[in-house]
Amino acid sequence: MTTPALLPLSGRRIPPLNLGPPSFPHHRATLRLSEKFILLLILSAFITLCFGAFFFLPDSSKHKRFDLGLEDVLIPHVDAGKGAKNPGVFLIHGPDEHRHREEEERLRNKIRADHEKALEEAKEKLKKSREEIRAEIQTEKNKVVQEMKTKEKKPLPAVPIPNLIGTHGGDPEDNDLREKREKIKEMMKHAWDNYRIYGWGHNELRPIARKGHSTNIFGSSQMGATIVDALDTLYIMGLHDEFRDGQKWIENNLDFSVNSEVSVFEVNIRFIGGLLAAYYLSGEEIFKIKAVQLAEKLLPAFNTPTGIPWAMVNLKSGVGRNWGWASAGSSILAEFGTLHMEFVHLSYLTGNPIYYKKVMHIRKLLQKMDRPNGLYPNYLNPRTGRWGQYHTSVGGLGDSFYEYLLKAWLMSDKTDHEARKMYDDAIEAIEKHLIRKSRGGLTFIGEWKNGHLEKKMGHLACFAGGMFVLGADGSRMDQAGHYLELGAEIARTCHESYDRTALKLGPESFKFDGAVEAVAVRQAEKYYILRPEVIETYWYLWRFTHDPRYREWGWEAALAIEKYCRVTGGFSGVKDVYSSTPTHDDVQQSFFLAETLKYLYLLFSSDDLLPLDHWVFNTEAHPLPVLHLANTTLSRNPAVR
Ligand code: DMJ
Repeated sequence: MTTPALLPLSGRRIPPLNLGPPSFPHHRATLRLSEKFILLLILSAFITLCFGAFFFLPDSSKHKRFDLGLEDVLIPHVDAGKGAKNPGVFLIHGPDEHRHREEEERLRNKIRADHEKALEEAKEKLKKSREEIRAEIQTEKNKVVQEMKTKEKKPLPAVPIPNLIGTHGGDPEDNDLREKREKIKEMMKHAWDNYRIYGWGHNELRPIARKGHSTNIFGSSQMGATIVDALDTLYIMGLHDEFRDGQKWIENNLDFSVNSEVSVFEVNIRFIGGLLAAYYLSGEEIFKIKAVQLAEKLLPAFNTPTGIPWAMVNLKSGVGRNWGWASAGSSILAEFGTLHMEFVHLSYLTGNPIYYKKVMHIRKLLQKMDRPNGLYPNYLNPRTGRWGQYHTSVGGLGDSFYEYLLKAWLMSDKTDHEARKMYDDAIEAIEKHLIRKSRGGLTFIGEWKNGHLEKKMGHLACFAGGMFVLGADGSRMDQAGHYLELGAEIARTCHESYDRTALKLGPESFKFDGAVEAVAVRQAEKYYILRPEVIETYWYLWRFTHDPRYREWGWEAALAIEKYCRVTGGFSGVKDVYSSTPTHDDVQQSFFLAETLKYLYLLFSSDDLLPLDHWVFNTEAHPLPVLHLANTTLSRNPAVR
């Protein structure tokens, strides 16, 4: 889904990389050092006191020293006589006064020496420069971080990993296809290498300015979004050195204890989805561990009166809130409704049912609510549990909610019948109220606003072609043929939206108004930001129909991206697809590597690479394996107690 937050961004500046540990350990390390100073001062004051007391006390020759054989200790003497003036001081009169004097002298010297040594040490400390003190604090901090890292690496419970079939390979049958696939791989290398050089560790890349880039969805921290999002694409393309480079960065730098407010949805689909897919493909534990750490940080977002999560959460404080632009303080359907796949996998892998419970709670709540015309509005207030504005769309704000109902069913090995029913009901209402045919015969999905159908379709809604064909098998009253056709119709319409532009790349949204068909009208809707949805639909249609036209259309799109979006420093979006001289927006979106290039690569691969009866792709194209769970419970999983 897209939100205004995803639109080309304001060029908001991000603070420099903070490699420091979380502030709590930092605070602890500072305290440790100052504690040492205080202790030192107390110690030297105490020694001074003892030293002085030695001279001011009554004749010490009357004190007897007992050697306990450990170190020199002054033991109070016992005054055997009655009526002793100071009952706290016990005196024993010793016979050999000379020996005692010598002993006293020795002790005095020792105390003086200790005292001087302590003073010297204190002076040394105080002489240190700020830099030296800082360096000491840094050493302490590093020690704490190291300790934390060792703790973080604690292994999670072992669970039976599902059958992982087709994690690599997919060599196409003929030369032409092989060349095309190689070309897509080369495009991935170009995107990755430039990010590696100019944007490493930043969330995204500005390929023209050749520097890092970020948007508010990732918060104010450098979380390496492109690295995490790209990992599985690198893996399936066999780019192993690049994959290992990304893995190393994640191991050493990806830290979630940052004071940063992120989008729960975006972090879930890109980071948790990306990390889980990388884990399943490579078997590297670190990805699973990081995914779970991050998921824990998202949990406070669910602390609302209804359990519908906030759109944003501060990773450090756990404070959540919603987007200011959302109707009536609402959370967004496509955001809180696009957590299911990743959260079920988290419960599966950790044995902790909390993630599963959170998403099932959302589902139950939605099931109980009245739906105007059977449609789910895009806005729901997490405080009151009431719908906001009655706006329903299969594009931005609604899209992946429907996708995840279908995929919950597929991911459960088709046992989550509740999810399938919700999907079928929703799609029926959408077909009735939102899907129409234009005068020129193009099927489109409009947007429903307060009982009125706006005849406008977003690029994002083009993903639905793939969704319809993916859901064809198992559809109500065996309408598989109908949904295959509907998917193909949507693919055709979206292809038209590309074909009717100067650059052969599709606009952000297009209208069906009188003579205008599949064309953007407003300037602000003419951009293409390297989005994947149309190519995603071509790929699903290719897998289900093997109609060569989808490979042709995919290749057209790849060539257009290569011609108009490729720049020396990577790939950039374009501002107007109707202008033959493109102006670049100077952003290489992380989803270009996660989705657009992955779907293109798969389109020119054979079907045995990530077969769809074993893998389900999350909405960011991260493949997660089908889980054999009984009726949406995790009870068969030995890891869930
Ligand atoms: C991606 O982040 C995901 O596909 C999301 O569901 C919606 N759109 C963007 C890419 O366009």
